[in-house]
Amino acid sequence: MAAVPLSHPLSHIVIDHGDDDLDKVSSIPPHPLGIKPLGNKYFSNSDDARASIGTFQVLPDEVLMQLLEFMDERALRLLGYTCRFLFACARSDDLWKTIFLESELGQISSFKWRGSWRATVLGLSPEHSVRIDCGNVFSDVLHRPFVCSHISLQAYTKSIPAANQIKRLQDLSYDEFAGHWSRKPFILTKCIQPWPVTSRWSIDSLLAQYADVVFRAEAVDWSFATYCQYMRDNQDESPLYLFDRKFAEKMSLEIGKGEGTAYWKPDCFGPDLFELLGAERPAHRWLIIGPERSGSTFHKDPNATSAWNAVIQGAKYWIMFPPQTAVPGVFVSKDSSEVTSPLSIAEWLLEFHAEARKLPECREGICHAGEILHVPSGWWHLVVNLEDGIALTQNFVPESHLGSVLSFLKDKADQVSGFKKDITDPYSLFVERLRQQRPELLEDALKQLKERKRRWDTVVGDDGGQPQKKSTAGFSFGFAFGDEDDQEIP
Ligand SMILES: O=C(O)CCC(=O)C(=O)O
Ligand SMILES: [Fe+2]
Repeated sequence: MAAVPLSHPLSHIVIDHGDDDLDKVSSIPPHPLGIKPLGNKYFSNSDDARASIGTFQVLPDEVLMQLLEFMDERALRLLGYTCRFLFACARSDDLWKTIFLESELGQISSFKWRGSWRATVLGLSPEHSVRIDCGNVFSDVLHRPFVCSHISLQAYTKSIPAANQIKRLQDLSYDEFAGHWSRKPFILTKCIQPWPVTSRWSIDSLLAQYADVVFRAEAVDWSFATYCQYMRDNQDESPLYLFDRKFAEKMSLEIGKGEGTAYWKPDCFGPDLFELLGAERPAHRWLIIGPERSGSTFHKDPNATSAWNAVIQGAKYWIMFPPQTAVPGVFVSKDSSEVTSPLSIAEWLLEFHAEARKLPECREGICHAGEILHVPSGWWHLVVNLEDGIALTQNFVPESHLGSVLSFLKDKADQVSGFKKDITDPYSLFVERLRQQRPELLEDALKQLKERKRRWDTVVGDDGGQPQKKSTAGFSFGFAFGDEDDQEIP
């Protein structure tokens, strides 16, 4: 492998791991203010800017940055003028994002986005932004967000090992899905082409038609025109992701087969048993729009539902693991109520991707525009957009996962989500509807649950322990992994 030049800001962390690792670091440009990772301090002849921060020197960078989170716009600006190191700290755009969200601007849906949270709060055009050379500021805390927002995604998403590749199929019938595929991820390449939206929607065409429509993007409600300005010009490590469940109403779309509709659910996934809940079903469909680097950190989908995710524009990289896997870098609380990873996508890729990819149960794939991916109930997944993109997703309950969903609603009632507040007992409501309309399915599912519980108690005793399937050598939990029916133990 070629050596990384010593002047490179990351040179201290590069060790010989092969070409992929070189790709991962050599794509990162120098920090615009010249801030360097801490390790570079030991190779530098210049004075350390941190020596000038006075009393603050007793605080490690992490704590100093937490302290700065309490400052308002004026305090942060003034502090930034005191010395080079604090100038660098006060430029952290995450601090300005918090200030933005807490200010009046944070409540407005249409405004001018100026390329950064700081510039937007202060109303600055880029040429009015002072740049002070921070070449003698050495800090991982300050440098790392920049690395994370500039990692080369391709370095992680190319060269997927053949054994990991999510199966790519043209299309499936419902019988094939129910008989063989409902517990496996797959990508269908010839399924959603007839949807009118696949040919009509692009970011530009949506902007032309829906510029003033206000969509939810995490903590904010922004007009699509504002979101597009942000999407096209931001440096955030985890860009705000447009994720809206009321899009159909907001855009006046008809969904379902028929004249003049936008799209419909693919036949292959079969009946969705949550449809029995009618208007009382939990939130189940979303329009998803985001720039390159946006995406979803590791999680399982709500209420043990399965999902499909159709890419209309762009391309998404998926990395997935079966329900019982201990995914590297994902820490699950004992009752598994914490099912999301605290790490950003970039942090996880940097720290854990290589290790995770080696697990035999790892599945990875790229879902391109015009393709649709299946997420089986209970599977862990992390998703990242490789380009600016649009997707439509829907969560559903196929017959083969009815047992898991019933078990989730009953045994993890505190983790059930997405139902309207006045639905206080989703489990009983669902059982009631099944009893009225699909009694044979209900009976089967309840029987299965009883049997699983009996086997579970035999294996773990009744201390309520939560064995996680260990994927590498050593302990392996006794139930079948992967494609067999036993993989989901409630
Ligand atoms: O497109 C994505 O970011 C994935 C979305 C997802 O996993 C979800 O909606 O649960
Ligand atoms: Fe998901």
